[in-house]
Amino acid sequence: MRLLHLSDLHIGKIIFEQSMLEDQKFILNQIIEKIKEQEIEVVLISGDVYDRSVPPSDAVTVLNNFLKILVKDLKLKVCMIAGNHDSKERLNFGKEIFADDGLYISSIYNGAIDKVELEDEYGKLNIYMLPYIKPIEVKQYFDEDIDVSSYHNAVREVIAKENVNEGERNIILSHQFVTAGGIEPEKSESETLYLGGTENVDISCYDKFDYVALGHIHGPQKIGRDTARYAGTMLKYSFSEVSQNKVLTIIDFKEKENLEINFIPLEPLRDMRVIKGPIEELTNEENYSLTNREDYIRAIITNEEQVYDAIGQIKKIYPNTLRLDIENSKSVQNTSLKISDLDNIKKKDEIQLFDEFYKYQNNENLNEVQLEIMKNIIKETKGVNL
Ligand SMILES: [Mn+2]
Repeated sequence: MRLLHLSDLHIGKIIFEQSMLEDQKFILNQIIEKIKEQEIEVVLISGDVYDRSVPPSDAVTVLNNFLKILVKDLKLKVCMIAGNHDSKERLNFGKEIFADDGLYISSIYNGAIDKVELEDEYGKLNIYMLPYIKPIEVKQYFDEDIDVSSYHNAVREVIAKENVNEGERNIILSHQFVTAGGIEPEKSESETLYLGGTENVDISCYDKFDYVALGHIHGPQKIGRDTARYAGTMLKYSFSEVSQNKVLTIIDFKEKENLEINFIPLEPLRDMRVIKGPIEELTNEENYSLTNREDYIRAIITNEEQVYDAIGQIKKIYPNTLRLDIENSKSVQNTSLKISDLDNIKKKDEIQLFDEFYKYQNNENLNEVQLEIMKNIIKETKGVNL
């Protein structure tokens, strides 16, 4: 059986006020083409289907069209679980209705893990679908003497409850923060916001499964063993992911012990990258003419002096600049400067406060000319003599 492992689609994601929907539609179409080329039979989607619990209506349309092509046009089986970003109840919509067509959804744990039983020339292949769970949610399904107080214990007990036939081939979908003997996967900004130290689940919980199709971490990678993998996202979703290569994870599962994993690179409509240097360099045609100017850009400007309308200058070349930062000797130092506390602020006049603000931003005091200009501005706006 040939399976495609996807996760963390985050459909409807917005990055710095920029909707990713056009990029998502583009990459989903590319995924559909690869699915046809590679003759994929089953698609696994390991959670965070949407980016938010209440996805915008156009995101719902995008997912609907993607699933419709997979299930109706290509006649594939699709197994999809909820991640921590998804609303369990909303993703659960139509579950029993769609299953007849080969779209299997599991978003709510109700005391047993949903299982899809498939068959090919090598025998049975069981696909267990464990949606994202929190210890508090599974407690009601266990006697009081069973400890499900941690994420690790909750997942371990939930799996232990199942009668996994290890003579058959078994795959599990899961969307937890899975670590291996205390070793954490390589994270990006997108996950560190949600991941604390207490949520980890050790990979040993999943020992009964021949392949562990994980979601949650945005960089594609294995965890603990070659056959336990985070699929990663289909697009870069934060500037901390710029060096990651997004891929499709394809699993060829023949006999029980015969499982092969291959990767196919994905080519986004727009890349996400960081450019850094003095503004003159960044806006020099020689440096950008061979690059895709439509890419999503974080520009780091290193000029020591103030740059007039830096964002305007950068956006003229890179219209999809999402973030601009200044990094020079002043900005490096200014974190050590302390801003006045509230009591002190009340005692200061406007010109003193502006002087402090200027120093905080630039690590130097206003010079006499600047001071004179500021005094005049404040005088004009307030109509008083300073
Ligand atoms: Mn997640």
